Amino acid sequence: MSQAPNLEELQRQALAELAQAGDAAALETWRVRYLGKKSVLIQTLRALGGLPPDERRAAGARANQLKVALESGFAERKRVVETLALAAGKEALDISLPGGPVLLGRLHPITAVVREICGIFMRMGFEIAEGPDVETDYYNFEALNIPADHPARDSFSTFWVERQAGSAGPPLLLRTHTSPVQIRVMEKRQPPVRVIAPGRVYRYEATDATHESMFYQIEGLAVDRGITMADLKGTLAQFARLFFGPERKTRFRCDYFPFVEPGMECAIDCFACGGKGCRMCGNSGWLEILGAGMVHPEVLRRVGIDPDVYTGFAFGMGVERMPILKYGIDDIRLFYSNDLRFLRQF
Ligand code: 2U9
Repeated sequence: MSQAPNLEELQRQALAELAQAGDAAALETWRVRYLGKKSVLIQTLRALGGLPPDERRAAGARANQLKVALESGFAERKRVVETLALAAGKEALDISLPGGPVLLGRLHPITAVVREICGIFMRMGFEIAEGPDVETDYYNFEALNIPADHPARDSFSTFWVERQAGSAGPPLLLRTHTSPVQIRVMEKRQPPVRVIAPGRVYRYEATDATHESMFYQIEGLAVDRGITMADLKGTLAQFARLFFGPERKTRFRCDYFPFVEPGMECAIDCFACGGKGCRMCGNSGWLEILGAGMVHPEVLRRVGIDPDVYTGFAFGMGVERMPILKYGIDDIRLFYSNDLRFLRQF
């Protein structure tokens, strides 16, 4: 059986030799001898597996100490040698070598899509408005024509926020849509109003391929004298063409949301099959992209806008759904699981 190497002696000898290494070539020779694959140190580390467990622990700790000492000694000596070479006018770096790849940061795909969509509406004359993620029951529900006993509350499964002990006030929640932002805007000003409200929203729901408990919404609101459904349809058709491609057709069908009357869903013709029907559109030829409608008179009244004088349209979309449809992504969770292989594709 071969004798265990004397690691103290090895360390002393290695560091003494390292102190003598005066140029890059000598450093490399030293590195191969003491840290290379065939070095005593690496062989010792490899042999640890064959030792009985109690011996292995102690021998492993010692070998690791040696490894750290040699590696840090080497890094320090390399720095000294390079500095001395530079000071002596010898080039330590070969500046003619091609550079390595530089990893650049990039926007998260959802940030990029939020910016793209907001850009489209800003060019149509909308301005951006933002508001708090933690809202009151009033702004999230009551002001939007959803009283406490309204059945629609079930479809907005809510994260309620506990108040700090001793703090009194109305019930708090994580907003389930960005609509409170538009309510706050209308409270402060009289029409004309044209705003886009992008931001995070929260739903107390199980996560699966099509649901996340936090996701992004972009909502829009336009209120003025004489606004009609034709304005809404024209605005959304233009959005569909600018985001999904100039050929896109739009289809509007009735839907129900408590804050709009009439309410509608907007779909585009399926660009995967050209409207013939395929797996992506569930054979219908259409892809639903958002919900919309004419602002409910009661919602206008509550913020002090006279519904006999003014009318408005509103719409709302789940942001993740837009790139999911555009790029054929099959799972919403990919956006929030920090897998760089996915995120780097955008
Ligand atoms: C005010 C008045 C009306 C916003 C609207 C929708 C229809 C809608 C959904 C799309 C997918 C939510 O993320 S989603 O689940 N939204 O269908 N949103 S109308 O209506 C408003 C907003 C603010 C003051």
